Amino acid sequence: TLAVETLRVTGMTCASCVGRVEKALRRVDGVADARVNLATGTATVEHTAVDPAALVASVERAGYGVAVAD
Ligand code: 9UX
Repeated sequence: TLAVETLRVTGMTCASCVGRVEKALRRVDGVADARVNLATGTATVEHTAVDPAALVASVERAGYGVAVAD
């Protein structure tokens, strides 16, 4: 069973931002899938065992602001 982590992402202004953030999150060990909603600034990450700090670091490296939402 996959767990879900929700992140708040700031600094996204176009559809390509969404793709960049999803790609960054999907590269993190343990992540099965990641979906980003531009309108709400929310990233939903399906994962097995994952380090939340690694999710945050990956999005920051991609150039966006991010915080764990739940
Ligand atoms: Mo769109 Mo986002 O031109 O960093 S990719 S603003």
